[in-house]
Formats: sequence, C-alpha cells, structure tokens
Amino acid sequence: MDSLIRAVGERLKAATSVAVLTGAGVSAESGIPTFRDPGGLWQQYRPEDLATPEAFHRDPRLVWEWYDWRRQKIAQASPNPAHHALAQIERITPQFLLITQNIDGLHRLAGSQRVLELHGCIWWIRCQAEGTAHENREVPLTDLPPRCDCGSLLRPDVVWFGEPLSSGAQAQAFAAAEECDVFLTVGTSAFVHPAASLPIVAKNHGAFVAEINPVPTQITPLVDSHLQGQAGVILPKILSTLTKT
Ligand code: BJW
Repeated sequence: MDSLIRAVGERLKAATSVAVLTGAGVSAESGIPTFRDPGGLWQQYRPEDLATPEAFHRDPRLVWEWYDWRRQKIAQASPNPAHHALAQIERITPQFLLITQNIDGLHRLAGSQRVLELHGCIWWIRCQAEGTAHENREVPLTDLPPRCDCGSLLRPDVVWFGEPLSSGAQAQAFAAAEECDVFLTVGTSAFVHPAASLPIVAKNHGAFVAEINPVPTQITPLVDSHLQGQAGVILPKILSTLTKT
C-alpha cells in the first residue's frame, strides 16, 4: 500500500491540473451515513419516497422531516482528516477542482475553496414557485414544510433523482475531468450518473485516475490505482508525500 500511496503522490507532484470527485464515503468518518453501504440510508429508506420530485409533491412534510433529521445530524458533524487533506492538496496544486456529490458542506468548512457541489447543499432552500434559493441554517426547522413569503412551498436546494444538475456546474465538472492530469475518485460507489461518468471521461482524456475506497466499485476495473481503505487514513498519507522535502 505504501508504494501505491507514493506513486499517487508522485503523480500529484508532477500534475498541473487535478480534479477530485468525492461522495458520501468521504464524510463517513465524520459520522454522516452513506447511502448504499450496509446500514446506509438507502437500506433504511426508499429513495422513491424521499428523494424525487414526485415524493415531494405527494408528501412534502415527510420529505422535509427526513431532511430536517439529516440537517440536525450534519450540524453536529465536523470535517475529518480526509476533508482537511483535500483542502491542503488544493493549496499546493496549481489548478484544482473539488467536485462533490455531498450536500453536507464539510469540504468548505475544512477550507476547500474551489468546490462544485454537484447535488446541491442541504443548507440552502429554494422556493418551488419562484426558483430563488437562500441559505438557512436553522436546526431543527419550525413548521414543516416551510413556506416562502409568496405562499409557495420551499424545498431543499438539492438534486433529486430524475432532476437535472445545474448545467453550469455539470459543464465545469466535465471540463475539469477532460483537462486534468490526475483525477481522484474518493468515497463514492460511482453508481449515480452523471457524476459517475466523470472518472471515465478523465481516463478517456488521458488522466491518471486513482480511487480511494474500502471496497471495489463499478469503476475499479478502469482506474490506474485503487487505494483500498478509508479516505481519512489514505488522503493524509498522500498529503505527507507531497509536503516532504
Ligand atoms: C468510504 C468510506 C471511507 C465508505 N472512506 N470511502 C443511466 C442509467 C440509469 C439511470 C440513469 C442513468 N443516468 C442517469 C440516470 C438517473 C439517475 C441515476 O444515476 N440513477 C442510478 C441510481 C442508476 N440520475 C439522476 O437522476 C440524476 N439526474 C439526471 O441524470 O438528470 C438527467 C435529466 C436531464 C434533463 C431533465 C431531467 C433529468 C440526479 C441524481 C441525483 C442524486 N441524488 C442523491 C440524493 C440527493 C442529495 C441528498 O439528499 O443527499 O444524491 S442520491 C445519492 O446518491 C446522493 C449522492 O450524492 C449520490 C451518490 O452516492 P455516493 O456519494 O456515491 O454514496 P454511496 O453510498 O453510494 O457510496 C459511498 C461509498 O463510500 C461506498 O463505495 C463506500 O464503500 C465508500 N466508503 N466509507 C472512503 N471511510
């Protein structure tokens, strides 16, 4: 494993442009549940009931109760060594983009600056009618489901199944995947598209692709290096190879 970590470190040192895709696994060590692991959210709840526009239309209160519960959990969480190591790697890399599927905001809290939140952010809420979003960090929320001053329902500003991602964010993510020298995919099952296409696009455009995950995923067969283990253990080790003189 140490030689794999050193090899990824060498690639990062030589790189001008680095893109990183993170998923729920990067926040697992902060105590935030993942979706598809044993005991994960989608083992306990049906996405059709909680993470689709149809579910919200059917029962906005139920969907909001679930998001309010997650907001309370996330409010108590802090960035872990994986988030901190990625913020440090950004500081020493000429061009860097962190593309996250996570809605918990922990990358920004750890000090990452160039962050694309592909699936939105749990701390922003959006008016169904007007489409305008604003930050709201109240936990727990009073009076569920919340309503806008215009009377319409407010919803979490996140991307549910069947909804398009922000076209600007998606275009920026794919451009970074096409242009980077090194692409890291960390703590994602690489199950959900279009995010899961990013490592494939990076590989097809000549990037060195490394994956950090305790288990093999859908994209393991195509990556150049699979670093098996927890992000909070492996990323600080990679960082230390970069900062050694
Ligand atoms: C560790 C660890 C540790 C554990 N260290 N690692 C092609 C075929 C079929 C369907 C589709 C397709 N293309 C698109 C679709 C539809 C759909 C989709 O992908 N479905 C698949 C399930 C097949 N995609 C969509 O609907 C997307 N929209 C779209 O395509 O729009 C098109 C469109 C255009 C025009 C008009 C209309 C539509 C939207 C996807 C939105 C996803 N939303 C969710 C929930 C909302 C946010 C929230 O509430 O949090 O986003 S679902 C959920 O999955 C969440 C996540 O961001 C996302 C990805 O999950 P992630 O992060 O990979 O987590 P896990 O749990 O799966 O994996 C965790 C990993 O961590 C595991 O591998 C562990 O081993 C690992 N791990 N501990 C490192 N310590």
